[in-house]
Amino acid sequence: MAVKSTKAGGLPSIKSTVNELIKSKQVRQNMLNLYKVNKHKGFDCPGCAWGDEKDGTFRFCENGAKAVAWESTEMTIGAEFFRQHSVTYLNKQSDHWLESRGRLAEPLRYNAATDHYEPVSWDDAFDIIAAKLNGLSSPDELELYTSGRASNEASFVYQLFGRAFGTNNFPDCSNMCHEASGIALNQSVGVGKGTVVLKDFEKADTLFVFGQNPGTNHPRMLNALRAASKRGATIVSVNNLKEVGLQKFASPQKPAELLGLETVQISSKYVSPKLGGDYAVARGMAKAILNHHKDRLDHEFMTSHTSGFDAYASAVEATSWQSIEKQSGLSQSTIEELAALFSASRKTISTWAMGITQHLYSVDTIKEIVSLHLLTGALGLPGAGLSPVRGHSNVQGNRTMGILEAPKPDFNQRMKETFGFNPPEKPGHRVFDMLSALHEKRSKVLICLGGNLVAAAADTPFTATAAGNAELLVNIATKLNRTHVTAKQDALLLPCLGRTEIDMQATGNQVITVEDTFSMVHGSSGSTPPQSNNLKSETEIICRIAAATLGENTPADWLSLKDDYSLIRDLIAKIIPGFENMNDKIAEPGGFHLYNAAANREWRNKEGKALFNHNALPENLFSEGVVAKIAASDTPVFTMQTLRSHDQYNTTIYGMNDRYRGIFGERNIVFINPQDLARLNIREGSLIDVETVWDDDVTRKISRFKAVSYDIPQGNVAAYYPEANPLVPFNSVGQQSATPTSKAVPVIITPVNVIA
Ligand SMILES: Nc1nc2c(c(=O)[nH]1)N[C@H]1C(S)=C(S)[C@@H](COP(=O)(O)OP(=O)(O)OC[C@H]3O[C@@H](n4cnc5c(=O)[nH]c(N)nc54)[C@H](O)[C@@H]3O)O[C@H]1N2
Ligand SMILES: Nc1nc2c(c(=O)[nH]1)N[C@H]1C(S)=C(S)[C@@H](COP(=O)(O)OP(=O)(O)OC[C@H]3O[C@@H](n4cnc5c(=O)[nH]c(N)nc54)[C@H](O)[C@@H]3O)O[C@H]1N2
Ligand SMILES: [Mo]
Repeated sequence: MAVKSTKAGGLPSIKSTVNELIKSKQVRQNMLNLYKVNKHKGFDCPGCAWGDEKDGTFRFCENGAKAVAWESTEMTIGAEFFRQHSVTYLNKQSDHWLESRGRLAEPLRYNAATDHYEPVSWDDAFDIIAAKLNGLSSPDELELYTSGRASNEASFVYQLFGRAFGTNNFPDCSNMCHEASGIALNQSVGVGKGTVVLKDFEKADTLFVFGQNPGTNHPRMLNALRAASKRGATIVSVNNLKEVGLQKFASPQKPAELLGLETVQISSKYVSPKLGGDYAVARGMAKAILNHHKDRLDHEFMTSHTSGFDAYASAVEATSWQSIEKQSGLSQSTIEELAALFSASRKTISTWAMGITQHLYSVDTIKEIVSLHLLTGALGLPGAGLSPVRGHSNVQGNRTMGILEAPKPDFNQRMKETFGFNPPEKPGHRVFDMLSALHEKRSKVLICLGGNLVAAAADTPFTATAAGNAELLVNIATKLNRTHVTAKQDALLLPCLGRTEIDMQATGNQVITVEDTFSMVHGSSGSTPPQSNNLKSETEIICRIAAATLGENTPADWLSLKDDYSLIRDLIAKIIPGFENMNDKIAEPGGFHLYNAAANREWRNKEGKALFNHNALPENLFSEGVVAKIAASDTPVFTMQTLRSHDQYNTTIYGMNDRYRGIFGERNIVFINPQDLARLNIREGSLIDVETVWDDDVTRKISRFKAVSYDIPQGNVAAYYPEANPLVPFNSVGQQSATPTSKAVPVIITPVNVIA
């Protein structure tokens, strides 16, 4: 069995931080950088979207330090590197190898005849894009992808450019991430964002952490959980795996804990449902509350603020304990215990992340979690509410700025009044629709504002074909990745500044802004000199693309906007509610908080009420066709989740270790329950092939992965993202959300015949 760590944080996290600084070859500068992370007048950590007070203390974590050091490296690649290596060669290298070459240092254009990226001037690059876009037969042949690191300013000019050009095709990484949270929360409470702020974690009596691994992915959240635990709050973890960071934590900021003399127990209750079993868990909790804790129902809240209780109560009543136990893998008594803890206080917060959002029934699952809060009135009170913990550091801000495929009519109206053009009203593409359109060659040009679409999206070969079909593929990026080397036709690779770097424009050093998971908007400005003098900011690149493409027919003076981002903020103030006087408000330490209606018990959905989820619990967690295939399989079918190691940031692989889970030096592994290994007659450590069971004729397979015995529910297995992405069928997506079901893929496992 893989030998897991006993606690998260502590000395090893400091050691790992120091190692990353040394590897970056910029130790001194990066020490200074770390001091400035998440401070007023410093820069926002390019890691996760967790929010912090902007006071004087150190505000970074081991994985934030990795993100900073990874971006702020002295190593660069440019013309000479690409002269040496063809794109075919580069595409054979690992994700880790590609990114660890260093920062992209100059603009490049792919030459399909030589199969090499070659230098191109910035002016030529903008002209090439403009000529191609102006030659399209419809604006909807353009796809504008965004990854969640882009600033509010860059996102705003990006959406303005796209809409002035005439399309709503704004697929973005949140389509693969928290999409289901946005949909479920909008429908049920009228706001697509979390309702709590950091202070609420200081007031809550009970915290439920569903399907999330904060020890690795939101390490600063452990400080909040640690403090909550120390003051006696109850923390309940609901996670398919026993994640170390949710069990014990030693804060590197507390000497006794750093030295290993003390650790803080995080969760007082830890349960491991089957993959996708959380819907059943929440339904069972509701059943238990309605049966045993009627006294804890908040009738006043339900009467004045909610709708649909009767239908919900009937649906809960109609769901049998038998089906709840079968689907969740937890016993009735365990779920009853959870219900007792949940309803013990109204000051309860539920947090969640990808373990909840990347399933077929994610939207309904989140509505079911919301319903628990509606029963007890644990919403819109200090210390109570809903907290989807966002991923990328500004993914929430991107959406706020209008990176949306279907903006609301009032947004369009303001765009029209301010800019004098008619924004497109036809809904555009999400990632799923974009990839279909590119695959079928309906879309012709793909511009990626950051990210690594080819490695991040599902069904890697399908996605790679789609990206390769782009007649022009433009990537605005800091480091080389899979998407860049998937180019088959014309392609541009435009290197941009990172968060840590000084963004000097004609009017001086520019500040950008971001929004964290608690809807706090604040400024960020880098302090490191750019790694090459041929980089441009994302904002400038977009403004220059817009200026070149739109010519005379333009809603904005793009070149002035790029010279002075405060002018962009003046425009944001006119279009986006809550951003009035934005330039003044970001001058305040900590920035400003965006009003959240649901947190104030105002329900801005159609019904004007918070809605209970009255849907029946689904019988199966896969579609009928797939269930039939599973039933017909003559070998056992497992449900696989794909997840992050401790040494990666999405598709950016820092290293091959996953310290907390006891994995060192490898990533091509599959975590399997020891009894399942025995059942399959597979020895721990031996090589296996994993193949998807799906209702089409496509073979989806990963080969020669190592079987690792692990504490995981029987019937479930886990493998790392992005290595396992080829197994996620393209059309295996969440209902309504169209998010790849990256946490539930039916697979069969076969030993590799070594002698063959
Ligand atoms: N260092 C670092 N930080 C990051 C990232 C990173 O890659 N590295 N990525 C960022 C991004 S974009 C995001 S979205 C977040 C992701 O943050 P997480 O959601 O924490 O990321 P995952 O690794 O996908 O972890 C999923 C967790 O859910 C559990 N899980 C999986 N399926 C189920 C299920 O069906 N039920 C339950 N109850 N649990 C389940 C898994 O065991 C695992 O603990 O982190 C952000 N922060
Ligand atoms: N199987 C599976 N697939 C998943 C997931 C999963 O859990 N399982 N998670 C999904 C989730 S939650 C997400 S959010 C997506 C992530 O999808 P993306 O956001 O598309 O991917 P990243 O890996 O975060 O992007 C990394 C690249 O961003 C570029 N980059 C880094 N910093 C900057 C910057 O400051 N500016 C610019 N312009 N570029 C920069 C670098 O070139 C780097 O290679 O993946 C999804 N895919
Ligand atoms: Mo994400």
